[in-house]
Amino acid sequence: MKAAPRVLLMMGSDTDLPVMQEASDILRTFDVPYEMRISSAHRSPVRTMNLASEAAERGIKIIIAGAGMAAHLAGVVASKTILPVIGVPMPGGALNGVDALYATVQMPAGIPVATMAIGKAGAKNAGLFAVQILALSEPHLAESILRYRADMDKELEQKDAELQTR
Ligand code: RP5
Repeated sequence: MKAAPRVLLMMGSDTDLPVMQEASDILRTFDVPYEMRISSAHRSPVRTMNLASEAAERGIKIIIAGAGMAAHLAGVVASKTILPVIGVPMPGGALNGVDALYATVQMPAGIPVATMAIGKAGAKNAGLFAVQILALSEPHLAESILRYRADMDKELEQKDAELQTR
């Protein structure tokens, strides 16, 4: 049987998928069950609000929302749930993600969205941030995060050692 999703990954368009897959790759690496949905704050507002307001009762603990351009997705989702919402501004459009960054990060006081960097780095960090939140109450995830960081450290050390031989 498929495990119930703990993280809901939402994106405004299927064109966001290549970026948002960075987040799902991280969740798979840490064995955190997730659900991925395409739903737009502008094009499918009712479905978006329903997904957000029903998430907690389905056992979801964190929502990651990626959107580009006017990028209201994370804010709208955050307005319909008290689960932590992590926003990822998508690159592209005439302003290449700066528009989405401002729209996502500039939430009015009262409804927070934890905003990551534009694009793939932001999506990857959104996945890691979600795992870190879950790790607060799941020690095995805390151990996995520490191992992940130790591996990153080792990898850089190896790259540095290689550089010294050139
Ligand atoms: C946003 O508009 C989506 O999140 C996407 O990043 C952007 C453009 O969407 P498409 O026109 O590519 O579907 O809602």
